[in-house]
Amino acid sequence: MNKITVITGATSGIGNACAEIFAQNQHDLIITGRRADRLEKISAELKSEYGVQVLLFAFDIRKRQEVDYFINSLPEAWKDIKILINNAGLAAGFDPIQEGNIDDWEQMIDTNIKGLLYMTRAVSPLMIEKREGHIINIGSIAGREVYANGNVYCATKHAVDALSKGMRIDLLPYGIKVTQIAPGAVETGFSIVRLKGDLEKAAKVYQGYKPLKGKDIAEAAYYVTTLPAHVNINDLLIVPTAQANATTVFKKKV
Ligand code: NDP
Ligand code: 8X3
Repeated sequence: MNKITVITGATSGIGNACAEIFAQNQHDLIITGRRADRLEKISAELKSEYGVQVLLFAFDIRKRQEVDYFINSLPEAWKDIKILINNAGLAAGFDPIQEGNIDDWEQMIDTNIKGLLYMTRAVSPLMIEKREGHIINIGSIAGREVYANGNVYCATKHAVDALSKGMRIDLLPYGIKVTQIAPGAVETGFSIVRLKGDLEKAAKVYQGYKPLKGKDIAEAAYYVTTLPAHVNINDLLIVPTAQANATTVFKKKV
């Protein structure tokens, strides 16, 4: 088999773009997300376009038993996972803390922190056995800064930052690389999800400047995996040229 790469949240945005680029570069893929129909379509396209093997698992990363089922049902030949891209995640809602929807908080904490932890706990022992592997965590500029109404989402991405540092220390003796990629504004399904399906409001987030595309982040994710065994990139903060920090974006009037 080719190098095996696991991508969570491959049904959309950054994860989908990662699937495309890693397949283009002849990685066999394990792609995950909740939407089975999308996974099936993406899998068929990647197999036919790039001739790689693709396994798909539709599950909710928040559910520990579903993550356990995923790892326990991996065929033997697919256990030699070289790269794990912990990408699945979301922001839900954009409210001040005193008006926040507690279900939204639970969803963000369960997905962005606990889901990432469940996947890492499941996959890292397989990497340890081989003394080789690379975990890429998709953090955010929201893990470096906090902005109005970002409260819980920012907290989950600060947690991804802390966990990336912690994983790097714990996995060091086994030669496993850990890279955090922290994007600024990327035009994906992200704002549509955050704003609960309000397409007009979501489109406005990306108006008046050129945001990143999922592909821009995917190319960086692929790049960090191509470096020699003795070189690791710990951290990348990647923003559109029009974005100086989490709250300062130079927008032209449209
Ligand atoms: P999208 O909404 O386009 O993609 C999110 C992906 O996460 C989907 O594939 C979705 O799959 C998956 N996902 C969400 N919840 C779950 C769940 N409970 N179980 C399994 N999969 C889940 O957004 P992005 O591509 O932008 O987001 C990817 C990552 O990038 C996220 O971690 C986000 O926080 C981060 N990020 C995004 C930025 C942006 O501006 N877009 C900037 C910085 C970071 P499905 O719905 O099929 O389950
Ligand atoms: C997504 C980018 O700036 O909305 O993580 O937090 S931002």
